[in-house]
Amino acid sequence: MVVASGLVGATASPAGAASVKEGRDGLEIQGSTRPDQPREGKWVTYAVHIQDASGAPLAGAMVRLPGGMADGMAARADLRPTGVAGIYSGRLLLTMRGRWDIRLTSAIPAAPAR
Ligand SMILES: [Cu+2]
Repeated sequence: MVVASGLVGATASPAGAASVKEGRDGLEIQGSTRPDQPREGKWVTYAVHIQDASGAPLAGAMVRLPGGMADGMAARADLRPTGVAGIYSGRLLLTMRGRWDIRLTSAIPAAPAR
């Protein structure tokens, strides 16, 4: 079940992304990158903080950052829990200078049937 999908970064050179966006279901997503000014051909670490509509950290989600360029190039990062509730982190390699649109998808695995 997808609970959130939002644009977390749109970058020019190629991938600075520190933005606040509201996803579906009232989720609030804050993203940051390290380094602040990513460069093509260098790994970029993305950290995102996800809160639900009540302001509680979203735990137990599967979080991905698919990115793409207008020319069809694509990259994807699978983010992992960091040990801090609601914060997920992962690395992304953007191989070309230019505008990348980085989106975030998060899903909560369905609870097992009882
Ligand atoms: Cu490209």
